[in-house]
Order: sequence, then structure tokens, then C-alpha cells
Amino acid sequence: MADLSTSIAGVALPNLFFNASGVWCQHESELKELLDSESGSLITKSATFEHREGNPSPRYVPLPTGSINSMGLPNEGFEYYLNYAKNYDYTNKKPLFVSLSGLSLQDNVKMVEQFAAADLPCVLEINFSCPNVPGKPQLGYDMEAMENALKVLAPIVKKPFGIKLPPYFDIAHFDAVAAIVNKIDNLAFVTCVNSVGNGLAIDFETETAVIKPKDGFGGLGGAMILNTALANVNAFHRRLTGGKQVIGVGGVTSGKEAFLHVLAGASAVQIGTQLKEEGPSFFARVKKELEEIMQAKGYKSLDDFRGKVKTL
Ligand code: RRO
Repeated sequence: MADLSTSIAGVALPNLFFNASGVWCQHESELKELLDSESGSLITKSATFEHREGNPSPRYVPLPTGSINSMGLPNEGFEYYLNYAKNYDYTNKKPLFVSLSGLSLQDNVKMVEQFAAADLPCVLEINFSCPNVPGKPQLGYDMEAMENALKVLAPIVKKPFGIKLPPYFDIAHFDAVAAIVNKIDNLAFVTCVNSVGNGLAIDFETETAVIKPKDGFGGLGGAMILNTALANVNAFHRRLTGGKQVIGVGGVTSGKEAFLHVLAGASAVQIGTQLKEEGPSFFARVKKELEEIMQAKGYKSLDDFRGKVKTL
């Protein structure tokens, strides 16, 4: 039998798959469904300091090759997720990840301080890449602000933690971001990629943008971003030092794309659009498909092929 187990930031996952933050994880009822699924872990919706309703609907629409969203960070406020993390049963085999996305560095500091004070075994993923809050550019595209934020937050978190990055499209940007990440000792992983920001989907018949917020501009996800995701996973896998890891996300609709993410260097794989469309039963399917691929190729564990993509 193929072994799909992995570990992230020193924490063991029974298999490499979990949800991308934002999908199936705003409310406890959804998190419960993830717990009941065959996912290897789960992560909560990115939290802001205060509860947010998010942007007006329609704000998520599936497309023929993926999805577009401008949810606008709807979430229950960080105390809800802090309480969830306090009450979480850590004897459960699935470790818990918590996503934080403060609207300012001060908000991130306040939230991280409270998580640090609670000293919980959950792992923080700080979101530097929400593309959908009007008037708030993504931190991940401002190298100076990102380095400053990491230098402030990392000593407060103390434990190993991760950041969610936007996709980059230039080798100079891969170099610059990796250099920043490599300077932060307890930054244990980067999650690549958040949605490809500010796409526009237009309905041909009605000649109208398909989502309402931001004149129809929103983050793209699903099959159409697979190759951008693979490039970002591989670019960071090649550049990160000191055992830092990459979590792959983007374009996984079956075991085949999950296999490609690991080949590119992913240590775990998150699922966004496909989970939203297919529901948590997707985890059983993708696990089975990846196991079958590994068996057919003679790989027994993820280590056998992680990062081993060949080049010409
Ligand atoms: O809530 C959102 O609009 C959202 C967030 Br925070 C994010 O990080 N990525 C995304 O595609 N949507």
C-alpha cells in the first residue's frame, strides 16, 4: 500500500491532503465535515480581528476551468477560531491549522499574541495574499512590507509557522521572496498559491461580469491555475533552505495533479475549488487516485518522488 503520510512544521499528518483556507471552513459545522472526511488535516477560514460579512453576492462562481471569487474575507472573527482551537481534540489524528489575515500588521500582532499566549498545538498559516479586500493591496506583492511583517510576527509566534503566498510570475520575485523567507528561522513553510488575483469573468450572453464585487474582478482558482501553482511550488522548493517546506495548492482536481504537486516539491497539498464543487468526499477519491498512481509507478512513499521533477 502506498504511504501518503507527511509532516509539516514538525507535525504529523496521516495523509497530505487538506482544505485550502477559505473553503469549507468558516463555521464549526463545516470543520466537523472536514474532520469526518478522509482529509489528513484541516485549516480554518482566514480570520480578521473582527467578524466580517464579506463582499456582496454573487461572490463565488464556478467557471468551465475553475472558479472566480471575491468573498472579501467573510469570517467569524479571530476569537471564534481561537476558541475552536482551544476546544479542538488534539488527540485526534488530524492536526489543526489556523489561518490569520489581519487587515493591518497591528491586527496580526494582536491575534498572534493571543494564540501564543494560549500555547496551543495548532499551526498558524498567516495569509499574506488575500486579493479581494477593496483598497487593501496584497502584502505578498510588497516585499519590504512582507519582510517587516515577518520580522515583527515571527518572534511573537515563536513556534514554527507558515505563510500563504500569492502566485509570482517573475524569476526575480521568486528570488526576492525566497531570500526573505530564508532569513526567518521559525518560518517553516510557505503555502503556494493563493488565487491568481484580479481576473475577470464575463458572461457571453448577458455581457455582464459574473461576480458583483470590485466590478467583477476576483481571484482565479481551479484547473486553470495548475501550471502557475506548480511553478511556484517548484520555484520555492528549489530556493528554500534549512528544511523549510512548501504546501502546494492550485488546480488539483484528481490524484494526477496532486502527484504533480509533490513531484514539484510539495510536502502537503491543499484543495480549494474542487472541494467547494465536489464536497469533502473528494478527499477519499483523491487519496485513492494518488495511491493508485504511486502503486503503478512503484513509489512507496511521498519521499520517493517529492521534488524529483526532471528537466530537459
Ligand atoms: O475571502 C476572500 O475573498 C479570499 C481570501 Br481571504 C483569500 O486569501 N483568497 C481568496 O481567493 N479569497
